[in-house]
Amino acid sequence: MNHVSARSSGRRTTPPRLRAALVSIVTGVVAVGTTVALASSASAGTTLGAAAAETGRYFGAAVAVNRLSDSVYVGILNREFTSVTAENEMKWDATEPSPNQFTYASGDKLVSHAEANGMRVRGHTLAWHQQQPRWTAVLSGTALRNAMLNHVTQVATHYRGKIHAWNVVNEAFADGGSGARRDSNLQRTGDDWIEAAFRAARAADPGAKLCYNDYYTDGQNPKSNGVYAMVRDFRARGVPIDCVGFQSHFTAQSPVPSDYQANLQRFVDLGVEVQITELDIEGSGSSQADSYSRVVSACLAVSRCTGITVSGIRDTDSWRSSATPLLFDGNGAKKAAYTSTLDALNAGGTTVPPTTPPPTTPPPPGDGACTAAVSVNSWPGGFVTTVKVTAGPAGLDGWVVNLPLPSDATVTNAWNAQHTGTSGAVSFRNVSYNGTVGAGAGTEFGFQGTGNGPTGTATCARA
Ligand code: 9MR
Repeated sequence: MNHVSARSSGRRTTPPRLRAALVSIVTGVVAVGTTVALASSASAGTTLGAAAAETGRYFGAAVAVNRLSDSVYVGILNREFTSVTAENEMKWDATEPSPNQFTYASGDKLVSHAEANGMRVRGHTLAWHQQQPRWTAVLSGTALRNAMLNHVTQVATHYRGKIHAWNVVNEAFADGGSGARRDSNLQRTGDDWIEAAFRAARAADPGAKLCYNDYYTDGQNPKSNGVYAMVRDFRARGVPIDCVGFQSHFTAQSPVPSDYQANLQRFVDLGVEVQITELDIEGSGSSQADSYSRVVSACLAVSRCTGITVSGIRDTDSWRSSATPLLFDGNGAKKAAYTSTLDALNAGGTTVPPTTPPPTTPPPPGDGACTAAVSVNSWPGGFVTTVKVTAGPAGLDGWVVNLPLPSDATVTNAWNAQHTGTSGAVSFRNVSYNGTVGAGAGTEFGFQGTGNGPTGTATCARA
């Protein structure tokens, strides 16, 4: 159905295959020195990003921020790619090295680079059993659940408005034939940890697409069936999931599966978008080039396969460099796989249909000085609340938000606000650095607690 609306959207007038053919004909003509005018009217992309954009898709790379000082690396990145993913810099160990102490410098560098160069940013990753900071090792149960939710809330809030899609949860399913969840410290906090993470991410950044991301899920198999069942269940119950990422790490032993496209399509049929998120293919020469071409063509055949990210730029940048799995060699030269990828993008396919942004909750009416919009993420026994304070036309030099809590609720921790009381009618006041809010501007605070989360309306007043 999206396919039909995409075609009728009239984004372009020349069918891509025909246009690609035209380009090669025209190129031949130019070579013998005749018609030049036609050459400029044909517009097959000459870079990966431009070619992908012809069908409304992005073409991204995982970026190691410390390589942004390498001019060859940055030259290729800026020329070819329209999206970046932080290879390691937005993971839990990198962003919260001590409890509730956040370090965003490296991730921010990547976001600035992306903003300066018109690239999108894919966030990776908010909750994962690997690359956790050491301090989580001693946590379990509610303490670990709260720490994870606070992490999701804080990081997604920090990057709010800057992330196109978040890998909210990474690699939560077991390898092998069970189709079950992977055992991990997060899984042991209760089966609902994944949906709790998605709800917290939505509350913190309502504009980001929220994705589940995994590997060995690229064809239909017990593991991808497990993910499929989870996504179907989440969609049925209104858990906020928008997309599924397929890492697509291929080797000789684990090649591109024959049902790759069909597998992407069955997820799209559940109502989510799909993206290829960490593509790399072991090998060289034409067999590697053919595999890249197959992956790209499969994505382009699925209208809501909205983008492709490769897992690095040059082979030498790869996390498994001996497999030479990427599109550029160690010198930054284009490989056969680059050409086949570009050709597959230029061969065209379905056009990505426009999407409607996820719904946002309008703030409740205030007293004129300010309003307070409350987002709650709760689970049996606890909750995390984020409150956005927005100043009225006169601005603020101090604010107080009053919020009634259910009788069994107790506030255990707050950030960016001081609270009076821990239960019943709790008041939250600005701290030293966020009392001054310009007219129409906003600031956020949050708190977590045990029991049931607030359901009532918050009032906001000048303090
Ligand atoms: O590319 C990442 C590499 O630099 C890290 O050392 C490694 C540590 O786990 O993580 C790599 O990226 C992983 C990605 O975040 C998730 N999918 C698997 C990737 C390879 O482990």
